[in-house]
Amino acid sequence: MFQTGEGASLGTEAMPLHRSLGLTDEAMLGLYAKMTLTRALDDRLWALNRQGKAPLVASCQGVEAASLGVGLAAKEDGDCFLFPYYRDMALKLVFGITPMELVIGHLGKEGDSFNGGRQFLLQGASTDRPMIQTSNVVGSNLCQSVGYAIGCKILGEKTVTLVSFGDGGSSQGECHEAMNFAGVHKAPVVFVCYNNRLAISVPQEKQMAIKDLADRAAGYGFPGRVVDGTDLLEVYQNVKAAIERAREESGGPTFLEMKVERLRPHTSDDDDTRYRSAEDLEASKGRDPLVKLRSYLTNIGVLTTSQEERIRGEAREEVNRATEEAEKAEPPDPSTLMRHVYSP
Ligand SMILES: Cc1ncc(C[n+]2csc(CCOP(=O)(O)OP(=O)(O)O)c2C)c(N)n1
Repeated sequence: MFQTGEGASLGTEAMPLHRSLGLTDEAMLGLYAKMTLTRALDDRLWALNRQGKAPLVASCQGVEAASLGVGLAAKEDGDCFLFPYYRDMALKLVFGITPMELVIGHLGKEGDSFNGGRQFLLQGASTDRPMIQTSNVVGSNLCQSVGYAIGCKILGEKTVTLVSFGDGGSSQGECHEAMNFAGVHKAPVVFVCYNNRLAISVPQEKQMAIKDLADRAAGYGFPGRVVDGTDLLEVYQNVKAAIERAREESGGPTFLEMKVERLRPHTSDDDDTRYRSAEDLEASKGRDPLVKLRSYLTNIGVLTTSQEERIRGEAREEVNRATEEAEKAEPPDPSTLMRHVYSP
């Protein structure tokens, strides 16, 4: 369990932090609605898996604030390219991927906008969004993102690339290669590591001999920061600063280690009771990002009980609509099996 200095970053009642960051009360309610929707969708996907309809689900519960904060800063910037990983549902919603697309992707139906139901769920690219979800081969998006960032620099473009991955991804050799190359070439890239302290069942202390992954950045010649990844505003501030630094003439990469939680098993195929204690899971639940944002907004009087009920109701309705529509969609036609397959 990480020490986070609960509430320290949330400002005061007189001047709540979000206002000093230029975010209006209305914008905060919108963000709370987005996080509520993310949670409702995640719960629905898990249920669809248990009904035998969605083959595999990698829950994003515990990562929502980090993913939403990255998405918000990148979207607001307006010139970012993303290499997200499988728990980045909130980020994808910020970038306009609809709940229906997310459900249809998990059901492997023809309408999947990333791969037409022909690949591992949601993998691939959709040409109208600035993102590529490369593959579930852990760490494979790291070198690709640095290559993309250096490419933008060579072309004189101002685009900043963001790549996200887990602590397990950071244990891959590719992570070190990517960080080294990014440091040498001052690539305009932001490394976002979601550290939930577990790579499936392997705890952090069996992956590395350091407490903070951010410490590694110094070895590659750029800054690394530890961020409370369950605190939306702390994430937002740090990602914004890292994007600005990436674009500066003498800037370059930043490594952000988001201390997040994993509130569900690794995937729907995993039984975490075999390796995780009930106490550890309870401690994680104490840092639930949705609860944290709700307390913040309630304490400063921005979120009322009736608004909360409305937001939850709207999320439920949207998830129901998305599910109904996605369930009606057809599976890919077997006669189109070879479509999109490379042939010399
Ligand atoms: C190269 C590779 N090795 C192993 C796996 C199997 N695998 C899938 S997810 C995962 C753990 C990833 O952990 P982490 O990067 O910390 O992300 P988390 O799932 O905890 O968010 C592993 C080992 C894989 N997909 N790719």
